[in-house]
Amino acid sequence: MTQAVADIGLIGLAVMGQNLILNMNDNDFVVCAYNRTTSKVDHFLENEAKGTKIVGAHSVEELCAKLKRPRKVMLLVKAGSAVDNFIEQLLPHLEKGDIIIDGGNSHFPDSIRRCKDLQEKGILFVGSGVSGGEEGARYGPSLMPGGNQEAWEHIKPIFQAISAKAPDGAPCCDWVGETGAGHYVKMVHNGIEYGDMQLICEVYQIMKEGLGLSHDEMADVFEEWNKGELDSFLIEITRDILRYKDTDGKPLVEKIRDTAGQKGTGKWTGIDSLDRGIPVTLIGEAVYARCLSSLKDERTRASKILSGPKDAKYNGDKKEFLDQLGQALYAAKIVSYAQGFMLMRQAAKDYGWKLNNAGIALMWRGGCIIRSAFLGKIRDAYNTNPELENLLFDPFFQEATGKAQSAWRSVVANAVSMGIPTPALSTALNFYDGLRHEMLPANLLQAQRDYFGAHTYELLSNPGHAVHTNWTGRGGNVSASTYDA
Ligand code: 2AM
Repeated sequence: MTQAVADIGLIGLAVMGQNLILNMNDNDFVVCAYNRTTSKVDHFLENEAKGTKIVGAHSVEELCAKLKRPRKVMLLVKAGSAVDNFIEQLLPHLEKGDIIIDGGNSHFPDSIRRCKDLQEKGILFVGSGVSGGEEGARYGPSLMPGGNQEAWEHIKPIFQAISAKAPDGAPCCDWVGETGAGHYVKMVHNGIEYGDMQLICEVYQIMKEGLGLSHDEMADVFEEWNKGELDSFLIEITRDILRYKDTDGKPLVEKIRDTAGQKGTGKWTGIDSLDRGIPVTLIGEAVYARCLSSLKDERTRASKILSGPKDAKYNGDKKEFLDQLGQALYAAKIVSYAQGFMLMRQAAKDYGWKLNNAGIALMWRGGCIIRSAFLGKIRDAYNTNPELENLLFDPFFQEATGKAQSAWRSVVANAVSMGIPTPALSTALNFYDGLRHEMLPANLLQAQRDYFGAHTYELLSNPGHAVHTNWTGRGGNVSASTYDA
């Protein structure tokens, strides 16, 4: 009889899977590896895993037989039907209380469905976001597990051991919430990553075009910023990229074709925000900015015929403007995270999840692409008030945006005058100004809707009651209360 020797089984020996196994092995867990193409199991055991405690299996049955109870099987396979296929294959060999973890890039509705289906069968499902790429997987990823909470106590020792650690030593892995919450939070993480990257790119374009800085000068600014409140992985790598010279001594970055690729998770976040009616405008703009960038040929034609301002250079004090730029970047980033947390809050309401907001900030604190010192402040905000309605209401962030707002306005206004696009920096400011207006012009909008479509409106003095006005004196008093455009 096969002995149950392994603490966890892992299916899927692509780079992420292999690196996670090696990471688990480093942390003294015995892992059993399996892959659809079983020759990869042998190759892995003879090469990367040689001399380790890692064992292999050549069938799903053998894999399950080698696992200690409750069995824990982690899938790192292509998102979609491959996950469902493996779940089907695993089921005959599992018992009640066993755990299936999907660590792939699954879309959260699939995780919600899988969690519910498996719960009916007595199997505990966990959908976990895994972030940090190959390097993260090998030496410490950010892990965002959600699903059936009964599984947590069993996988916690493994997950928290292999995860990244924040500078204070706290593991960047905690329980996120129910059903699809892990993959949902991972999706929002990716959207925020789009936003952070776009903000940095806008700042770079302003420095380059508006201020005429050299690449080394720009790198120096990012280096400086990385010592303060903007301290983050993306600022750090931007500094290094800007300093990087090609073999001819010129900055490599300028030779790279300016068309952005995308795998779709930013788009998912944008679509989801529209579905939920939450204004996650910065991520939306970041996705659209990538779309616009990819229309290179059309932009090339437009660049020759569409005119812009005559003076596209900043004529004031550069040092002062750079300081304002840093403040604008920081404030816009705060808005982006506030929007991301607004979205997660709404999703939690929609699905009945109890989201661990402070934990989410901590999980992103290390290991992943958006890791930054700033996330420590978000964790503090949610630790102080787990029911915080909006991140911008936290005293720290309220003060931070308040302090930065005039610099932020100056940057956006100057960029507009110079004709330099700042979709993310300016949408963040527009959102900020929209949010802080008790009165928006939607009163007029409601009047228009009632005028042309008899959609009715409510009075400020009597909310909840539909009113219709016969604006023209023609067409009678029939309202279209059932029609909601
Ligand atoms: P493979 O090595 O047999 O192709 C990343 O592609 C990982 O997902 C690989 O381990 C790959 O297995 C696995 N994978 C991709 N599509 C799959 C499918 N339809 N069924 C099972 N495994 C799949």
